Amino acid sequence: MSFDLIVKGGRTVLNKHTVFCDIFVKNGKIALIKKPSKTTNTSSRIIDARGLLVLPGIIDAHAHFHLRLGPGRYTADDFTTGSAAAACGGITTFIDYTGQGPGKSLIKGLKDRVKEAAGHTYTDFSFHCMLTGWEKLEKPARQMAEIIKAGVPTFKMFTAYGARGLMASDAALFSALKAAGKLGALICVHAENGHIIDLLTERYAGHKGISALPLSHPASTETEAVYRVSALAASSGAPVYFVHLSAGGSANIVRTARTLGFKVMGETCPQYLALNHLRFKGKDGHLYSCCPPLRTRADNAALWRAAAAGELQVIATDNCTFTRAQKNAWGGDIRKLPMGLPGAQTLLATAYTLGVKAGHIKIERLVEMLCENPARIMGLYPRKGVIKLGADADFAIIDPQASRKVDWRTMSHNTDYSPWQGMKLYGFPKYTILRGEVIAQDGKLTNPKNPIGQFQRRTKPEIL
Ligand code: DUC
Ligand code: ZN
Ligand code: ZN
Repeated sequence: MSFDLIVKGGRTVLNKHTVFCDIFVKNGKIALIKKPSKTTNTSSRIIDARGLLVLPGIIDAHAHFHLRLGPGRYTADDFTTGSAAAACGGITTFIDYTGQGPGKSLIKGLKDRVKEAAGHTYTDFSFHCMLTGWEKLEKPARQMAEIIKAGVPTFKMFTAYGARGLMASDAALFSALKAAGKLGALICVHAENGHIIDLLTERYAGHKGISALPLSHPASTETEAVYRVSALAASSGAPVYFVHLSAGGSANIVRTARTLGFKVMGETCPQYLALNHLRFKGKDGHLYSCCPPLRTRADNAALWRAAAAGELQVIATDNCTFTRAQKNAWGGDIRKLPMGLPGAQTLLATAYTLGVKAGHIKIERLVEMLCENPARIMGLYPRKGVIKLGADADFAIIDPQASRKVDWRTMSHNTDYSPWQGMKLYGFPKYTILRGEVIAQDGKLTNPKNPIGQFQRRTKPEIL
């Protein structure tokens, strides 16, 4: 049998273990995995992976590209630059969010977003369906069923940001969880107590500069919402997935809920694992603004512990890129400050360096959190997230000895800073491979004129 690609002799994270093997690819799929041998097949492209670490392609379960902020205003990374950054960072699939406006059906929101992305991405992609304004949605359960049939079994709700029309009441959350439970879907929740945040924002915004951000979004606002929504999920019988957990106390609630048998899962992000509120000091402090905000070193440590122990399931980016000019327009008032950080290109490198190299987490566990778990939870498994026969030939191949200093000037994000600027990181991929095609090599796209990413239909989420 002839193959299109052979990845030879790499140390490979396979079946939760690290082994040396040759991987044979045919028609974009993994066709054969065997012990390394000397035999070569000259008709195939061969990647010599000796000395390299072969991982499944990374799945970013939480990304925002080309996010509409208002009429004609968008985040800085569109699908082209965002997915280029993702590909150069080892991501082979990202999951973004649909748009939803008053009077727009859920399915129209999904179709519009797929149309915006299709033909413009270097990686595969999907969307979570935004589920806002539950009370005003016409036949919401029927609309959810339609979305699931279109290959999107995950929905996003918020417990905050009412002024932007995002906040759901407890009743709406409970009803949506009930509907999702019946349909085998998963509700993903941005959990922060919106009422308290609104109150504290009015108290501190306008005169406290960037320090108003942590003051108005204390860790307790997240932890309370995680507790409350876990209880709502438990009483509805449905699973829930918390996005971007930032506080050690929230991870403790997730652990307790899971110990009680509740179907609760949690995601965190490199910025919450490895950056802290001291970044807010200095004239560029506002460039680090995101919601929830950066917390303390104790929170970093607690999140790493929970990640390593399997109490949190996923590490994702919450990539939401702004330029300095966009951030600088805030005028010292956090109410006008765009929230979010670029992170797609640095996801693997930050998690590998600050997690594995720093001794917080084993590589096999990190691969679960970046690949297998998001694939299982988001309904992409076993096509994605794993190196096994019949899976898509998606790989992130790194040289564990090679480091690079982060410099936004050399990255594909459409912005002019990086929260990780100047940091020496290991784990930037030497090769990123999507369905058997090398899409990026040594930090550059291999074929910038050919964005081969495809929309991925997803199936029933697994509860981990
Ligand atoms: N927080 C979010 O919830 N979404 C995008 C960016 C951010 O900081
Ligand atoms: Zn969020
Ligand atoms: Zn987000």
